[in-house]
Amino acid sequence: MKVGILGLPNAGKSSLFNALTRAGAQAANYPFTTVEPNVAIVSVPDERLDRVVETVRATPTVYETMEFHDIAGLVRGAHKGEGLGNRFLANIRETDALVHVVRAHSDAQVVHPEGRVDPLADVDTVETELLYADLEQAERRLEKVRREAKSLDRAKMAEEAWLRELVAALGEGRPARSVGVPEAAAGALGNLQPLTAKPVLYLANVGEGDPLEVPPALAQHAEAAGARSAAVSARIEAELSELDAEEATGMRAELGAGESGLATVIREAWQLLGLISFFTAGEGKEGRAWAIPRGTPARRAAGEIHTDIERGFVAAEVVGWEDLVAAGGYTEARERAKLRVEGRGYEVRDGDVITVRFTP
Ligand SMILES: Nc1nc2c(ncn2[C@@H]2O[C@H](COP(=O)(O)OP(=O)(O)OP(=O)(O)O)[C@@H](O)[C@H]2O)c(=O)[nH]1
Ligand SMILES: [Mg+2]
Repeated sequence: MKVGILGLPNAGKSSLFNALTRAGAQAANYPFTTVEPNVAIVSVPDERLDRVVETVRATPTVYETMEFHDIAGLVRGAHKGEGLGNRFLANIRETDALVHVVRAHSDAQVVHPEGRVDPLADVDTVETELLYADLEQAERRLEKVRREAKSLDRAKMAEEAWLRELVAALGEGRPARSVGVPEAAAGALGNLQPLTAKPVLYLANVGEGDPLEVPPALAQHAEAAGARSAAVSARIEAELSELDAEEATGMRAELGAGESGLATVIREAWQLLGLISFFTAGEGKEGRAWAIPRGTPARRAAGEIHTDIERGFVAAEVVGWEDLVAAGGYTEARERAKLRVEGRGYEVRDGDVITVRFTP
């Protein structure tokens, strides 16, 4: 699962990325600090798994992970190749979701590419570029598919119709996510990977000492788009991430910085992906989270663990994480009739703890 961090130059993307990963990507006070895409793998904290691991005395704990991609800032005209536009856009086309960092602090020391601080106008600049980029891509694809559709291939014809609708929508400033993909052209979205179809988290980068709040105009914009929003101080998080855990907690309290802003960012970004998790854990064995799309049947979920386990699947012993924790262990959960045996077609639920029985 890949998440791209985007925004205007100097919005605070690399500061956030550094904090997320301590990967040491350069954060400097001039545009285009990040020239090569920086990629980092981040663990997704999950308190439910922590409780399960504690209950069954599993070790070690293995969280789900996701990739963050830090990319160069986008400027007006990026779709035409201004700045590092084209490369930037190619780098985020392959991501599953976007974290859009929006500058909300007014530190005069930090240069703003447009010379003023206005979160909503910044979002507009970036989103206009994304729309143009999608429009160009969709028009090019439409040209190609139009030629291919002459063969009267059903899927191609459906894709052509979808692309026409898409081009019209983008031309009117509506994002690709507003245009449904017909079943007959199911693969079309994957071919095009429109930027404006990806789920977005708007992340307001607020000043040190400012309340951790999303500016109202930005919050409204997010809500109207059906997107999530959150606030963080990228600089504080970047500085805190360099301290050890104890020092950081002390500093956080002193600064009134609240819970780890990074945990919020990771959790919110994870939400964008629309996945659920199930857990596996055994005494003295690893306790682990596995991400699957909602609606995945037990046998296919077992395939996440290992293809052999999917192939030899016999049954799944399932207990909800809360029931397991409340009971105090598998044996007790079984005694309380909270542990069920489910077949291959069982639809795995968020937070299920599963032991797969299989024939090797
Ligand atoms: N005062 C203040 N400065 C910040 C904050 N976040 C980032 N900065 C500063 O803004 C400058 C740019 O930050 P970066 O994180 O490098 O910005 P970027 O979005 O990665 O920029 P590009 O890679 O050039 O697109 C650095 O000097 C940061 O220290 C913040 O919350 N408050
Ligand atoms: Mg950067």
